[in-house]
Amino acid sequence: MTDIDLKTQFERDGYLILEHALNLGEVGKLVDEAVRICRGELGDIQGALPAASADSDDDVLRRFLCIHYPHKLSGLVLATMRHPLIVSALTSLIGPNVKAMQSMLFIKSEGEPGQAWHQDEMFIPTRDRSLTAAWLALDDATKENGCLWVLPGSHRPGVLYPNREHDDPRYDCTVESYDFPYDDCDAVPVEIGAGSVVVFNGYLLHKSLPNTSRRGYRRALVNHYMSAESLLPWGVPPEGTAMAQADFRDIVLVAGTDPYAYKGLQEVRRPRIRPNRDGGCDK
Ligand SMILES: O=C(O)CCC(=O)C(=O)O
Repeated sequence: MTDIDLKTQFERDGYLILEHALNLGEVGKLVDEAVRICRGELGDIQGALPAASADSDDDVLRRFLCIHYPHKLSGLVLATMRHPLIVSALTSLIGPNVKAMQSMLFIKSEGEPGQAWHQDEMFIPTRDRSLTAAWLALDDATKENGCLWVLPGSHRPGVLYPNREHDDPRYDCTVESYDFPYDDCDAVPVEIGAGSVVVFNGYLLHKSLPNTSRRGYRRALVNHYMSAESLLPWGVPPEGTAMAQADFRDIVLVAGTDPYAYKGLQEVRRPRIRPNRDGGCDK
């Protein structure tokens, strides 16, 4: 697909798929790294119970639904954030200067919940609507094991729909979007093979369902990116900083130059778990 086709499809649907962006060797290394991360071998994860050396890899992995900010623990995950094929797609879609601010490693073994309808910009508010996710499958992602579902074109109005708490046991504790002019029957499952990447717009309504397979994981590494030209007022601004000037500087530049490099970088977030149902989720 040419850059123009890629962009046209992304603008129309709000998402596109990079088939086999990573080969199975690269995926295998990330799967092994996920075990080291979950064992706590690469550093502490807030909210995680320590693993005993007698615990099998499966015992350890199954304790996690999702780990936030794994790129702060693993050089391999950080390198994947900068993967040339992913970055090349991002520069075509966003522009020459691109920064990343977040990563999430989903393990999601059988029985673990999905995440209700939402728009990522609701959680990570760029000022220029450039938020873009790269969702990398580490297992074949299927309807059975809880692949992503999207509402194609739902990013186009550029509207953030309201959010509320929910008690739907199919989904984790993250709030859900509601009151949007689309129906579940408009939803499309995005089934992709391990190593393929779904790139999607931060206004696209998307969700995932539980892993209903008998046994197995639906692992995925999800990174979020945006234009380096935009400030990012994410989280509580430091005392004395007006919201209009707030700028999350816990970022990784993945392409081009950072016009705000003079501000330096700041460690704001530490790796932590996402609870699977009982409150306290903020993406
Ligand atoms: O992978 C999932 O189950 C949900 C991921 C998601 O919704 C996101 O990355 O925004």
